[in-house]
Formats: sequence, structure tokens, C-alpha cells
Amino acid sequence: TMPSRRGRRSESFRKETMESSFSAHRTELASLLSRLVARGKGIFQSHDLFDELLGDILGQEHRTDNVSSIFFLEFLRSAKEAVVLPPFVSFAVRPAPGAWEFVKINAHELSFKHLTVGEYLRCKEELVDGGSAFKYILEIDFGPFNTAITRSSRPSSIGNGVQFLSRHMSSVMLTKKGNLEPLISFLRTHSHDGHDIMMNGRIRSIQKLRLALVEAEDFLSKIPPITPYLEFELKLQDLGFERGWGNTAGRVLKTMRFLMEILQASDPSVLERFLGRIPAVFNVLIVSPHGYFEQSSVLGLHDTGGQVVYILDQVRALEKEMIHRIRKNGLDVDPRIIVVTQLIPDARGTTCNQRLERIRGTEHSYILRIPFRNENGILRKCISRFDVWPFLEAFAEDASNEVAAELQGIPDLIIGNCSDGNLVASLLSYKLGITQCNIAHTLEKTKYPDSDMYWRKYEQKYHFSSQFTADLIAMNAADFIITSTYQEIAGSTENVGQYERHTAFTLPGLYRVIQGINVYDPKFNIVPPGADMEIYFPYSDQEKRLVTLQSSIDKLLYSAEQNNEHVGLLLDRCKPIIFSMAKLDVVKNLAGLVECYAASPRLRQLANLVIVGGQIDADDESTDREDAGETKKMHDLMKKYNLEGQFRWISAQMSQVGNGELYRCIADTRGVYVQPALYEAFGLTVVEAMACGLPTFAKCHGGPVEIIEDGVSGYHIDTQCPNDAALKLIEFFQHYQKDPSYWHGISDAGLRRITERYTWKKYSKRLLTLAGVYSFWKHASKNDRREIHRYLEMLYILKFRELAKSIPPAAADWFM
Ligand code: UDP
Ligand code: LCN
Repeated sequence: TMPSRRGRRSESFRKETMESSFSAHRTELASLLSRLVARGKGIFQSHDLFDELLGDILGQEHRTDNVSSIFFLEFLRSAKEAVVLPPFVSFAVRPAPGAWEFVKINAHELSFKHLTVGEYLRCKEELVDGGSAFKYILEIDFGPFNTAITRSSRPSSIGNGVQFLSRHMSSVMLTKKGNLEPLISFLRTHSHDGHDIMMNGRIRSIQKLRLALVEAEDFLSKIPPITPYLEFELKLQDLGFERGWGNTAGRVLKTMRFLMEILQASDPSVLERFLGRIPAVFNVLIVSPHGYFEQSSVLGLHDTGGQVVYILDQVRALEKEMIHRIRKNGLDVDPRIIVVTQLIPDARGTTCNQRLERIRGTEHSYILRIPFRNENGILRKCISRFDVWPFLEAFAEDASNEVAAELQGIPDLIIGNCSDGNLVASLLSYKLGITQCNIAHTLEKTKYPDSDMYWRKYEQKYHFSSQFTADLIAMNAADFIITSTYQEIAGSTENVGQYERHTAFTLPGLYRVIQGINVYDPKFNIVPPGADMEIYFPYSDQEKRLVTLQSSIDKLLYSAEQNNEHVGLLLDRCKPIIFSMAKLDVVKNLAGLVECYAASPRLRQLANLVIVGGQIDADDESTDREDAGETKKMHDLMKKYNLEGQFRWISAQMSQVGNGELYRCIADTRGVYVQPALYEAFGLTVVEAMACGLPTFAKCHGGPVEIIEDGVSGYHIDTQCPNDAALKLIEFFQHYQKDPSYWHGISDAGLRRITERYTWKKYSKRLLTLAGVYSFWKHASKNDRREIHRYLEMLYILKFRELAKSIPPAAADWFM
């Protein structure tokens, strides 16, 4: 699914090739265009194009025999979108991830011309406003700011920005004299709590540094490598070095040799290792403003899912790795991690009304809560993630003060989460000058098709104009962005990536984005998370199994009682269970799975279905506008299909430890996990289920595609097409009935996949290395970044603020 190395631009749609290929295929082209035009004005996505129109054209094998035919097919395959304004059809074609071209064809004459991005977006605008709006609309273009680095153009290089950046930095250091200066000044600025680390004032020039390194090397190579730092601290101080190079003579020597190598002839991999090794990060600030954020009773509440789990696991792993590194650097410093989130006075039984909360499993990490406020006072309640925009600026301001007081200093790294967290991170990073990392588990624009073009339609409910503007600002402000998968950045050969969807788009009447982001930007890095192996361990690990929880899990699954926590009944305990767990929102599509199961008599014969998610008896306050509809849908489906005896719906389960055992109990029935989401950027439950040894089925587009190898460590299903999913499940269970070892084969392979790739230890090592490299890059490119920061400031103040202001305030009695 990851695009191959094979030439990217080679198949670019040049005019001559296009002319000859179109004229060789006039009939097909004419038929395609007339069918599109017959549908009238509108916009069509590639799946509509393929499924209904192109299938028969593409199906004809014999056409692939010459160059123009190959080209024609390639054109059709890479057409992702068509805007029909009869008699014209304008196509957005994507020969490779991140590479877009636009062609407008007259359906009658079959004449065509290439369009610029702006012209193509104009066509979309015409669809919306009938061409009546002003011709001159604000165009936003980040392209001109990012010219300093020549980028790779191989799709396979996307998501490995750090490698590319190190190469760029070392070649610059080699070619231009004086370019080592930034490295020296970077090392010299290192301090902690007012004490110098790495170097003191004695080393003023590169010349001096070289000499000092030679002398230190000479000295260190003569003493035993295990000699502790304290024993030679004074000697090194004399030469101009301070603590931070290592805790023993051997380690100091190694770090110094890396630097000597860089000074002589800089090799990118050495530079990356050196920068990842030196102590750069002591204090980390993680920002996650919206929703309930706490440790025991919020999972499965609306807007609250993977992000909370992800951050808590991330903090634990990061703290451990930071302590480890700091000790090895020979420093006696405790790292601190602070997660800032909203303080919610009406906490509804959670701890979200406490200002400070220690994070379990850590020594020095806290949740710090700060209320949302405006001129009416402090907001008492938790509001939807779609409504937070007007509160964020004041939140950032308060956070900067409170964090400074907590830390008695400023953080070295700030990590934003989701659109709102990343915006706050951008404001703080700008104000404090600290390295900014963005994480956006799912960008909303991808979840709601055409939500950019038809933003007005969604505005009242979702305020996407604020959100998309915030996203643009944050992704351009970030020093680096980490994603869980390749798909998140640049999709695949067939599908458009989440960030890629921000390359060019239009919000008609508001502004038009010519270049929002470039997926080849070296700021992108793939760093996949893991699952906590203490909680999600395999069902077969009998000694570790939580026997004490099993009787309550048994009741949860099978008791006859019908209440707030569970409805429906499983009569045949011998059947395997099809299991799924998620928030009950539209995108997670739990109801879709229920319907898929309900509509297949054969599947109902073979297995039971268990769903965990949402509130069964939802009251108005605990659900948001979207979840309420899903709750009703679930109840309706149960009635419509009469699922009694085969289906159990269990409300959201808050205990991770309990859920771990639940996955394993499902595995005991030789069941499976199904992740039916319509769109999934990553899917922590997929990793959890696989880590517990459950064969897992998940969507064939999006993040899970990279986690699961289809047919080997699990299965890809098309969740848009319930029939496909049902058939694959039926096949699996039939296969298993004939050959019980089949289940074990998939289960074992899934488990192996997780332990090889998806662990928090790997994650935190990588993240800290990135923090080192990008901090240096931020330092070295400070002057070049001034222009883009001014541009961002303008976008923030002139656009974002106005948009956020227009969001109707929460009810007045929600304030205190
Ligand atoms: N989860 C849970 N109880 C529930 C629903 C979900 O504990 O009732 C947990 C689940 O185990 C997983 C997280 O919430 O750790 C959901 O993460 P995922 O990435 O699957 O989805 P998200 O909600 O973040 O989109
Ligand atoms: C984190 C996720 O993974 C998304 O699925 C959620 O929608 C988002 O947070 C909002 O809470």
C-alpha cells in the first residue's frame, strides 16, 4: 500500500502525451465525460468516478497494450475528483502522493487545458456560489516561505523528515564556511536551572573547541572508560566543558568523538546521533485542552477516547526514557512533564475539577488544569471540541503563566494534540521560543467529506472555518509533526492523506489555499504509538491473566439482567464472539457493524456480536449532538432485526485493566475484533486487540492498513460495503470450523506484528531524538523563520480571531 520508489514525475501529465492519448481514446473519453455531464453540476470523488463510471472502461484488458493506452488508464486511475460545470469537467489528478495537476476538458469538443491550483479551486467555488462572488478572494500560500531546503520528491521518503533534514544540515555545514557557528552557539545555550551544561564561556570559537576536544580526547582515552564523571569533572571544566557529555569517561569520549567527526566532515547519521544524544529536553509541556482528561473514569465519553490513553501512555514512556538519558548524560536532574487541559468545575464525578493531579506510574509528571474563561467568567461545563475556539487564546495565556510557576522556568519542548491543542501549542511556542511538535490523531477535514467547500452548511454545527484556519496555522508553525502512519500524511497510491488534503483547498467566500502544506516537508515523521503491554498482554499468558475479574466480565457478557450497563442477551455460549469497542459516534460506525451483522443470517448463525460503547440510557447532558443520533440508531436496529439471543450491547467501559481482560475473554471464545470505523487515522483498539491475541478486522483504507497485513496478521475490510465485511467474517469462521489452527495462525502473527513495531519504548526513543534534531534546526534557522511567523501572526489575528469570535457563546448560566 505504500507507494513504490518508482518514478514519480515521470508519468506527469504533459500536454503532448495527453493530447495523443486523449485522441487515441476519444470514444472512451467522450463516453466518460458525457456520463459525468449528464449528472449535472456537481463534484465527484474518485470512488464515485470509479464505481459507477470507470469500471467498464478500466475493465477492458486489451487496452493496455501501448503507451497512450497506459497513459489514459493512468489518467483515469489518478483522477481523484471531478468538478462538473457543463460543458466543462475539471479533474484533479494525482499521479503520486502529494503531486497534483488540474485539467479542464470541454465535454463536447474534447479540448482541454491545464489549470493552475487557483483556477481549479475557482471551479469549486463556482459550484458553491454560482460564480457570483468577488473574483479576488484572499489567497493563502505558504509555498514561498519554504524554499530554503530542496526537498526529496520520492514518495517513499515522506514521513522520514529527520533523515532528510540531517542530510541537509550536514551538507550545509560542509559547504559553507562559518556554518558550524550555529552548532557551537546551540551547545553554548544549553543550561539547566541557570547552570551551564555541555560548554562554558571558555570556548569561544571553533578553533578553541577543536583544540579542547583534542586535549580532552587525549586525556580521556588514557583513563579507564568506567571512571565516573565526578573524578575528572575539574579537568574538563578547565578545558571549557561542563556536565552533559556522559556519566563515565567512556561515554564522554564517545559523545566527543561524534562532535569531532562532525567538525571534520559532517556525516548526516553522525549529526543525527549526536543531536539525539545530547541533553536537550528536561521539561515537556503537553497540550490537550478539550474534553474530560483524567485517569480513571472518562474513557468512551464523547470526544474522549484514544487521545487520553495515548497521552497518558506517552507521558509514562517519555518520562522513563528521559530519566534514563539524563542519567547517562551524567546529569543529576529530574525531568518534568506537564499535561495542560481544561479545568471543569462541573466535573460530573470525574477529577476534572482539580487543578493538579499526579499521573500514575510516573515520578515527576502532572495534569495541570486551567479553566476556560471569557468576559462572563469561568466556564463551568465541558463543551464539545467543536466549540472551544473562542476560549483558546486566554487559555494559552493562563497556561503560560501557570506552567512557568509550576516549573520555575520554561519547558524545552511543547507537544500539541488535536486541532485545539496544536493551536495553543503554536501560541505558546511563538511566545516562549520553544520547539513545537504537533500531533493530530485525526484532522476533521478528512472525516467530513467536502466540509471545506460546503463549510457554510456545517458552520453552525461544527465551526469548521475556525478549525481549518487553526489547523493551517498550527501545521505551519510546528517545528515537527509526528504521525502514527504514512497514510496520515500522504495516503497511499489510491487514497489522499490527511495532511495532503490541506495542500490546496477553498473555503468559498472566506479564502482560498494555494499551498497549505507540502507533504514532502521534512517536518513530517512517522512515529507510531504502542499499547501498554502490562495491560494488553496475550490471552495465552495464563499466569498473568486477571482471574479475579473474570466472573464480572462473564456477567457483563452473559447475565440475563437488562439494565443501564447492558442490554440484549447471548444465548449460545459456545459461539465465538465478534467484538468491537469505541466511542459511539458517527465516524466510529458501531451501528454500521450491528447492521452488517444483523443483515447476515449466516453470520448470525456462526457467531455472537458484542459491542462496547456509548450510554444505553443516554441523558441529554452526557451525550453530544452526534452521539444521541447513534444511540437511537442502536436501539432501532435491535428492534428492527430482532437480535435477541445473539447480540449484547454494553455501555462505555472505563477501566483499561478490565478492558484488557475483556479482550482476552473474547479471545477465549476464539472470537475476533472488528474495527468498523468509516475513517480511522490509527486505531488504538486495533493494536490493543492484536496485543491480546485477537484476530482483527479493520478498514481497508486509513491507519489500520499499515498495522495489519491483510490475510497474515489480520484482515482488511471495506467498511463502506457491509457485505464485504460480512463475507470476510463468514469465511474466517468457516475456515476456523474446519481447521481450528487457522485462528491461532492469525492470532500469533498479529501479536508478533505488535511487538515488533508498536511499542511505547521505541516511540519515546524516537521522539526524544527528533526533539534534539529539530531544536537544533530551530536554532540554526531562526532568521529564516521570521517571515513565516509574521505571516502566521497576520492569519491568526485577522482571520482566526474573527472567526472564533463569531461562534455563539455558551449559555450565560454556564459561567461562574
Ligand atoms: N475505550 C475504552 N472504553 C470504551 C471505549 C474506548 O476504554 O468504552 C478506549 C480504547 O480501549 C482505546 C481508546 O479508548 O484505548 C480509543 O482509542 P481509538 O484510537 O481506538 O479511538 P479514538 O476514540 O481515539 O478515535
Ligand atoms: C483523539 C482521537 O483519536 C480522535 O478520534 C478523537 O476524535 C479526538 O481525539 C477528539 O477527542
